[in-house]
Amino acid sequence: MLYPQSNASRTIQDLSGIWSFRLRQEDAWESIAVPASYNDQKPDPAYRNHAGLSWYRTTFTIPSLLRGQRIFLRFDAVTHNARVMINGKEAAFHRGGYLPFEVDLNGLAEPGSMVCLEVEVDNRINHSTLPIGTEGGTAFFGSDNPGITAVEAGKRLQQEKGINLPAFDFFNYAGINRPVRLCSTPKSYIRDITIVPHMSGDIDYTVETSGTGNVHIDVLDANRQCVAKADVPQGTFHIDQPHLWEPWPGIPYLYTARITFGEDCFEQSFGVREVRIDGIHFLINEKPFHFHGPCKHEDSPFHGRGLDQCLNMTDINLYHWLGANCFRTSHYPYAEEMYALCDREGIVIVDETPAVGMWADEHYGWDLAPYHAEILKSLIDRDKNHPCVVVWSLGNEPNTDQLPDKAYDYWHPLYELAHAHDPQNRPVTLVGCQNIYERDKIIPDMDIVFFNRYYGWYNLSGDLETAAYAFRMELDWWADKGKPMVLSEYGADTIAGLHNAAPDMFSEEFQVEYYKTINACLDERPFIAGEMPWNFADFSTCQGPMRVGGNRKGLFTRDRRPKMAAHYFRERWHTMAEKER
Ligand code: GCB
Repeated sequence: MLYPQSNASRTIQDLSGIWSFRLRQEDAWESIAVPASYNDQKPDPAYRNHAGLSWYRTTFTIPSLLRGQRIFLRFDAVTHNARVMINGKEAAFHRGGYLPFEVDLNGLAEPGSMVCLEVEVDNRINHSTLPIGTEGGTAFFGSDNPGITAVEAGKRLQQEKGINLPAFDFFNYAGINRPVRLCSTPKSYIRDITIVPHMSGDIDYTVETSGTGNVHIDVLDANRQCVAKADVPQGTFHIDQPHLWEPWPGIPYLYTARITFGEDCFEQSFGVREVRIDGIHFLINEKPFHFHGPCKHEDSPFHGRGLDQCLNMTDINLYHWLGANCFRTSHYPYAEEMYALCDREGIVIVDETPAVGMWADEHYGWDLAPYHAEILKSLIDRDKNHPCVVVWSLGNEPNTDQLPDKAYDYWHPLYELAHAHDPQNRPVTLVGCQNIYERDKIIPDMDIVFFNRYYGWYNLSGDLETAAYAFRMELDWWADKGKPMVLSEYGADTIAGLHNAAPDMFSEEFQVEYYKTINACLDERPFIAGEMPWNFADFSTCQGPMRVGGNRKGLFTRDRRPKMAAHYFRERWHTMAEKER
């Protein structure tokens, strides 16, 4: 699905602003900002902890000058399910909270008329959604205390009350989290574009269209000089001595394919870069690439998970400040604006589906696979042309060691699907949790092994010497597997401002010592292709005995102030980048 564009043939009317909102149908309408999560917009636990339906409403007028055009609404993300009503009539239902969808307005509303737009949002999560949630009071880090009569009765009551908690460690921010736009194109239009670049300068492409017209393509360099042309909907054009798209600290050079089809036109940017794996090396443009950058969340005060371009810019500038070159979109697809920014800024992305919270053995009986496959395909369709995206992640930390054969049978077809569906055939991974790695069949089978480990934090807590001993023992086991490996999460909760000369857990000194200890183990191993600390910044989670005002493993606080560990990584990663230059 193409990203909305305003140009000589297409228009956009951004519907962002203050809409009307209510949590229950019998309530009076209140005011709400769109796009943003609703949860933190009012100091009211009913907003914060709401589980169920909620309703948004706004009105807009379709300009008369759009008569004769194809007119549609484009929702970038409504979390998690959306039912869209146009003038009181149901026009669309969309399942899944982090990917875009369009609602065709032709036949439903006339240019020149005012439209009443209502969106019914469902934020409930359970065993049939991605991410996974639980009905009742058992959260990610909650304790079950099974067998205690009174606790069991309490849990039953919570179930009756409809308490709905995440099976994952981030707050279930909900609502219209990304922009809603009224868009138009000519009736005959460009439906999709696929670009597959090669370092040789040969660029394979396909333009999909609807209606009648001829396709013409001009390929522009960064100075908007034409460097190639094509006149058929599918084929190969050639750029002589192309500038490559290189990750930071290289130059992320971007070209633009300016496509016309009848009256329609669209500009698609792309980078010339290749990605492949060779033994223990992950290669970008045939050069070994070392992933170093913290994982992220879409999370901030006020906006929750809502799009905030200023925050995204600030974060990417902090990545540059750190000398970081990548992040993973833990644990769901991010807003499209972030990928466009990373294309420009040379920050590499590991792009993840919202498959998180798949802990339970029973998971493999829940038949999520068809829906998961659909989401994976939509993710690839959305992000396939971004040079910054170099790996697909099928999901985060599922149960893969308890029922290794079932896990293999669930995940392997998704792995194959990602390869078959991606025109650029990027490497695929599944992020593994700390588990009985000797039993695991699927994680070691991925193109590149992403493994999350918390030696010294969740286990062997605070004893860094023993943590290093144990981690080295595990690394010895992986050493002959012949695959590149990325430590895709490791970290320690740290309260900014808590200091201790003898580093103990939760202090800033401990966080630094923890990273120094684990990094020393990584530095000895040639098959380690990267380190991705957990997390870039502190972030909000649901309440629980393990979380003091959220997850505190950030290198930065939630308002983006560096902890000591941020300074430590800044030194380490700039030194690495100097060597790589
Ligand atoms: C993990 C999860 C991540 C959590 C993190 C933690 O393994 O992948 O979502 O936030 O650990 O801090 O516990």
